[in-house]
Amino acid sequence: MEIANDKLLEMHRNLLTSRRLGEKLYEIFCAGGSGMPWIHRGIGEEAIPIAVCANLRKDDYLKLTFRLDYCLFAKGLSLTEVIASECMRDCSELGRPRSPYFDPDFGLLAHTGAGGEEIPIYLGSAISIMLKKTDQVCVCVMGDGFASRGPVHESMVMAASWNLPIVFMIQNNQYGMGTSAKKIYKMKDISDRAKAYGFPGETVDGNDVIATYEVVKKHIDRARNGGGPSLVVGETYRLAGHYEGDPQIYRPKGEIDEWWKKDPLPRYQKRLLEMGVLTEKDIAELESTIKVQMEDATKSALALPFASYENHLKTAIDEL
Ligand SMILES: Cc1ncc(C[n+]2csc(CCOP(=O)(O)OP(=O)(O)O)c2C)c(N)n1
Ligand SMILES: [Mg+2]
Repeated sequence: MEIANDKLLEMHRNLLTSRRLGEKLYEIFCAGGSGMPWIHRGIGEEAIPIAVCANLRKDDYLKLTFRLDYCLFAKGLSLTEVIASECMRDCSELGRPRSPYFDPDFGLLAHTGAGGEEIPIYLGSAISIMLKKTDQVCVCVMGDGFASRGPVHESMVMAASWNLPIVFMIQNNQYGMGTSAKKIYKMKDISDRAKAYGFPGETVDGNDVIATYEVVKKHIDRARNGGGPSLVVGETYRLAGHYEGDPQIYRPKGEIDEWWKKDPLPRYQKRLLEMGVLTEKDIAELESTIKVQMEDATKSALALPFASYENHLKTAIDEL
């Protein structure tokens, strides 16, 4: 598949931004006092959300995993909105009285602590697309752990029955908290699950930006053109602990070092350099630009007041 240089460069810019943003959020968390209640780092897994967003329009529906919500800048949120959301700030001053992470105008419908419960809500958006006969799609990216929850299973059954325009994507980072995905899935290829629902399933190296882009594109285009649901499994790895302070005693020795070698960022940069799409100078310039953007966004976000439950509730009621 021929991918335009502009698209390759857009994904590189977003991949690099997501890495620096993840690092910035970690720095803000460690400094304390920001309002960020916890951090679940997504370092090393960014290629999946970035490749997915590269295939979506603003009006498409999207759920990312809680660990990589900060990649929503690639769906159109500003860096300030993302940092402010992570730090529990009120974005009214930015003209966004709702939480930017919950904004139907950007196809963002649910953000909950109860993993898997968002999927039926997003299934509803796929039903709305069917009823309105638009050419939107819905993509639900979920972790290997939450992917086994009941609401996910029920949503897959219904998506198949109604041939809904939805792509389910499992971001298999090999662990659900301290439990290895190998202990949960009694099959070699998780995408084989799709057979039971009666729709296509495909597994891709989720640390390979181009491969992920191509596979995801195929299934999104199919859904957009009335082909119905599918399941994509992106194989990746959780390079950080489940949470900050996780002793990670469940990891086999040496496993993490092997996966650092497959880090999607240097891998993609090497590929683009070889293809002649990018130069070392371009990367250095982009790093400088992102650094400035990140500092500005952090300053603006942390200057915002903390969000209050009352304000959120009032906005929600006003909109009803
Ligand atoms: C319904 C529900 N059960 C349990 C939890 C606690 N919990 C938070 S994250 C997590 C692991 C999820 O694993 P996975 O889906 O693989 O995502 P990852 O953490 O690997 O990104 C669990 C069990 C929860 N948030 N919601
Ligand atoms: Mg996982």
